[in-house]
Amino acid sequence: MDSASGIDLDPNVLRHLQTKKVEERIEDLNNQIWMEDDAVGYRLVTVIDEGLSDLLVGFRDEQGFFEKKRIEKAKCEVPSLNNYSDDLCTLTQPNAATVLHALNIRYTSNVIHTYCGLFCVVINPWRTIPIYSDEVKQLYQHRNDLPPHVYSVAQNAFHGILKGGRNQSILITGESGAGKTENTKKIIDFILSSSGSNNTIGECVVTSGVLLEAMGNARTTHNSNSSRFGKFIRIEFDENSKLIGAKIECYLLEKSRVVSQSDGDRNFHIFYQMLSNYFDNPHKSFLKLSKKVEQYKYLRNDDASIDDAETAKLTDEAFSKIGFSEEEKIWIFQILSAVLWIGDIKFGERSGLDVSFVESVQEVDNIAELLEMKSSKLVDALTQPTIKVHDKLIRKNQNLAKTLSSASAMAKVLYERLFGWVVKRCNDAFSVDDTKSSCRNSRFIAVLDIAGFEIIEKNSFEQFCINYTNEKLQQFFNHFMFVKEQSDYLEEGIKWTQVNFANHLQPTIDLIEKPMGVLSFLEEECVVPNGSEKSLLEKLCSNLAGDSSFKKSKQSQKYSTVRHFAVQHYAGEVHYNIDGWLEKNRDNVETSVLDILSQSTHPLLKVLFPPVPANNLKARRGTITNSTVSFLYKNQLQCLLDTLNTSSAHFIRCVVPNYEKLPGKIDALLVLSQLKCNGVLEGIRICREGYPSRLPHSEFIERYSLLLKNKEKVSGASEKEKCAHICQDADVRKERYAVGKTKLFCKVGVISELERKRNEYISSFIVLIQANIRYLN
Ligand code: AD9
Ligand code: MG
Repeated sequence: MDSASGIDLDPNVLRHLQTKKVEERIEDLNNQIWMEDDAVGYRLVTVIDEGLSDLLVGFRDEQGFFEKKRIEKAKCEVPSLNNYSDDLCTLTQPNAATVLHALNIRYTSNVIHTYCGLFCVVINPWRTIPIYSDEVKQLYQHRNDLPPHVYSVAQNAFHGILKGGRNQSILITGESGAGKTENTKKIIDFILSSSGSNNTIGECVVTSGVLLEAMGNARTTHNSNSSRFGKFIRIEFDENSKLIGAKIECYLLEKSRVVSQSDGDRNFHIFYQMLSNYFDNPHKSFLKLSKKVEQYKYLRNDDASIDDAETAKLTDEAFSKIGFSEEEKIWIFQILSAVLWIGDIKFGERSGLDVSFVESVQEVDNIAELLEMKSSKLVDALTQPTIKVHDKLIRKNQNLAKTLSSASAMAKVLYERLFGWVVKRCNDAFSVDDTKSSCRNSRFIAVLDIAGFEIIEKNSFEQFCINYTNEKLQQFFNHFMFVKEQSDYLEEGIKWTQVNFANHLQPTIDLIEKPMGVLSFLEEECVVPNGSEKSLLEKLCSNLAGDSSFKKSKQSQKYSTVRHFAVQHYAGEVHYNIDGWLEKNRDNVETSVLDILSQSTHPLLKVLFPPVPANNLKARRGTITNSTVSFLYKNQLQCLLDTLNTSSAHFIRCVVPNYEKLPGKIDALLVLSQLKCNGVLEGIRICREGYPSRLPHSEFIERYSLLLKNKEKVSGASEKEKCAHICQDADVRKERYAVGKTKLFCKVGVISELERKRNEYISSFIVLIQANIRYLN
């Protein structure tokens, strides 16, 4: 029974929160070292001999044979004396090897949460574990001394609101399948149930999640419910900390998925739900959904293991709960059905001529009927767009490739705007009401669920946007940590003259954002006549060659064709393939296509494509730099960071332990690469620049006072003075520790050193006692 909350926790729950209390044998690990290993990340080996820059080490291999090897010192890490800590920054030697080792121990004993300084690291359990029950929720709502949990992070944020503090934000990143969205849902649920009173808003937020997942999630090889957009959910409170509303902002929907998917991936869930058995045949025939899933070109890859009928029911109910009328639902499905038919239009090309045409009218007729437009106009818009020549509009023929791209663009823009409209309707359903929004003291807790840094085989424009985002978020983290450290030291009266580690990332951000940087060259190339990726690459290489964060790609075997450039990100060097960047960034939709969409009589299309005034033609053509994807995204990202900067931040790093979805198994190399990419190791690095080990004076004195050379000397001294005496007597150099008002601050390695000395002292003491006993006997 927990005395503070009166809650009884099942031992089965407890074992997922805490590793068994292990009395670690703190021993002298001086002759042991972690050696880098290609197969298992790091291997604990024994040092046999030490050279100037290398070591001779010995270890038993998998077959049990004793092996010896010479290794560079730079490829080794010092082991930690403690491994079962809830916070990895309190390891006596926090480094890549010890962090990996500690996470491994915890995960394989069922514990998925671990703190690492300001981060809460969560490893995907790949199974349901009983730590999200109402009892556990209540416990975390009442106590703040519990083992690591995302509930604890959420409770801290909520506490920040309750005590009238600043806005709070919780940033969740990690690679695909790591658990970002699952943790986001758990945190939102925790916050909503903590804030209790306004159930309607809470329900709407949860329900809107169902709609966003239906329209924005898809099955991928790594995750059968992968979010293909980023989101920032704000839960708003009034000055009395009462829930008053919510707001969802979405980023970079992967709309290319509407028209094509990689092998093993599916299109967005909503298409399959719409075609599932949940809807009856008359409904489907009214929507012209006459084909089976696998017969639609855009839906080639189905997955029988996903129960689309069940989720269709949830989506349908969610639409109603949010307030979509039956009529509006029909409009939505009409547009979705039309999108599928666009994929099935059969186009042909007159041989030898740049003239394309529609081969069969059935598909076009279906679209025209669904979208309330004329078939002939649709065909013309797709195959013979109008262009303006000397103020006159003329029709021009175009080749098959251009027509296909025009049709794809039409499908994508329809889906994108529909998604945006659904998000807007959700926002309307739980937006702060007018009387309360004027309340100046309203504050929010926001949760950011956004894709983490990624390096894949072929990194393109999408990876560039994601990695640029993560570079900015990492800088935000570094700055936040710097400010926090500074205030910790100030509070403890410690002198601190460290450079701001957020500046480490500035060169890369400058490379991307500066006036003659990657984004500005890209935007310019999108508008100059005859812009091409080849000339973009040439401009980047000739103008940015001197920049330390930029590299022309090597002419190595892997990158034999010069279609790449490389950027030095905080998480590593990434080679970007430039193919397709201009088209992706221009994101053009033919004016003639936009025209027919805005001329349609379909009630929803009228909302999605409002007519553009004739004198504003330039803006809708997408031919000016400020309508490129990168320009819009850069501004959206800056707004996000401005918002984050007004808040107290909390950081969650999700980690996928293995791709086979096996519970309890850690793929060490996979985890190590994520710790690098998600900034955990960067966090440790900057933490090591300061004083990562912090012990209250009394604790320090209790453990290490036996190292005092002259105990009488300190009798009557203050705790602060005693700490300083212990350090002096133990020969800790002055720059390696600082005595604060309430705590002793130590650099990495000091505690290991003190532990070694303490062990030596105890051993010699035991030897002395044994000798005395022998003498007495
Ligand atoms: V993606 O970038 O959107 O592709 P996420 O969001 O990081 O990805 P997601 O939250 O969707 O991953 O988690 C993937 C799957 O892991 C889920 O469908 C669950 O099956 C599983 N998972 C993740 N976290 C938990 C958890 N805390 N408990 C149980 C989990 N299962
Ligand atoms: Mg997700």
